[in-house]
Amino acid sequence: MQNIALVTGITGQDGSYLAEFLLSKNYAVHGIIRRHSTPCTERIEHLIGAENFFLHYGDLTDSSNLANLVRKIQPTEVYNLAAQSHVGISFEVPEYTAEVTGVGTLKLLEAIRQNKPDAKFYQASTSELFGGLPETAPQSELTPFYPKSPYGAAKLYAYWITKNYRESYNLFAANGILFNHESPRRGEDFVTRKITKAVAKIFSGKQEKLSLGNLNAKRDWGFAGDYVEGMWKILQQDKADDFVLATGETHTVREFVEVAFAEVGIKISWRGVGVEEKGYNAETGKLLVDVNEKFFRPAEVDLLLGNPAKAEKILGWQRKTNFRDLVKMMIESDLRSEKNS
Ligand code: NAP
Ligand code: F7E
Repeated sequence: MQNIALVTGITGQDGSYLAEFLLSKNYAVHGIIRRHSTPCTERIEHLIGAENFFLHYGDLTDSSNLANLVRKIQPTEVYNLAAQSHVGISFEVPEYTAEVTGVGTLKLLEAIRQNKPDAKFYQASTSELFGGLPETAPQSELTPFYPKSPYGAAKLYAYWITKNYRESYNLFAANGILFNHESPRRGEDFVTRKITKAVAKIFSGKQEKLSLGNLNAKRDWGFAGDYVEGMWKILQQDKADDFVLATGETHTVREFVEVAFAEVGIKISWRGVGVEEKGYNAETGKLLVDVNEKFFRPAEVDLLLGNPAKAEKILGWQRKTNFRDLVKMMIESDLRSEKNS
């Protein structure tokens, strides 16, 4: 019998990689898309029209829509990747973030419980759950949670309601606690893509400088393509459980900037501290990076560093792409886009 996946957030970074991965495994893939006034399907354009690939209008805030889709599609696996996923923006739209990222998960679980209770459910949980306890790094499945944003708090609810539906109703409901994962398809308002896009534009003479917020934040950055395989492996277990997926390495935003500019042959030399810190082209002295307070957040997560030992042992999952190769891949892709634009 063919596996049938229902994927929310299919138009997002992870949704697009997961759809490709599942289609390669011969799944029928059903994705939920929202109606936009301009198309939002750029990341999945190449899949539209493919055999076994189906799109349905829907929204995580609409419980009757979710129930109808689950009833109609009868999925064997459901991947809940939809979210208002930007941490900084969650401070601007906290209620909306709670509705979609938090309560939306409950609506989907309830749709499954009532219409396809034997479907396996994957919840896109996040390292932002650990936010405020840097002293606990490296963070594992046993590390206490301390979210530091409306996004983190909404994801905390989603994490626990997933666990609660597993324990209360015996659903196969699992959390993947994923540390930051990036790619050439990363949204342009996340820091890695903002940097690689700016470096490509500066190198092509189309942008003067890059303005960032907190350069000291440390993140455990992996490649999204590696992580979607981990999501799938989490649902192939006999028993639902929660898993951290991470690289086990951490780097500052400043280091990401340095490695990204190094890819186009520019060495950055830093001067000043805090909001006065600036990055110059070490050879020419030209100002290339500055700090703008408008990118600071009301509360910050200083250090994320994951311990993926459980996933390595039980799932046999490991990241394949290292930090430098990830930055290189993103820079090469943005340089190609600049060349073709
Ligand atoms: P993303 O690129 O921001 O994609 C988010 C997806 O959610 C998009 O398809 C978006 O659709 C959809 N969406 C937003 N609001 C919705 C709503 N009300 N109803 C239905 N769909 C909605 O995020 P991502 O990086 O792929 O991340 C995937 C998931 O993993 C998210 O839940 C995120 O919070 C979580 N996560 C991500 C990371 C990471 O580092 N990437 C780490 C841990 C956890 P539109 O295209 O219509 O906006
Ligand atoms: O910020 C700092 C910022 O927005 C990373 C989401 O996928 O991963 C992501 O959340 C760091 C933060 O990602 C800028 O303050 C400095 O410390 O790229 P980001 P995030 O907040 O870590 C987690 C795991 C998720 O679950 C989320 O869905 O970089 N930073 N300057 C900046 N960040 C942004 N966006 N823009 C700046 O100019």
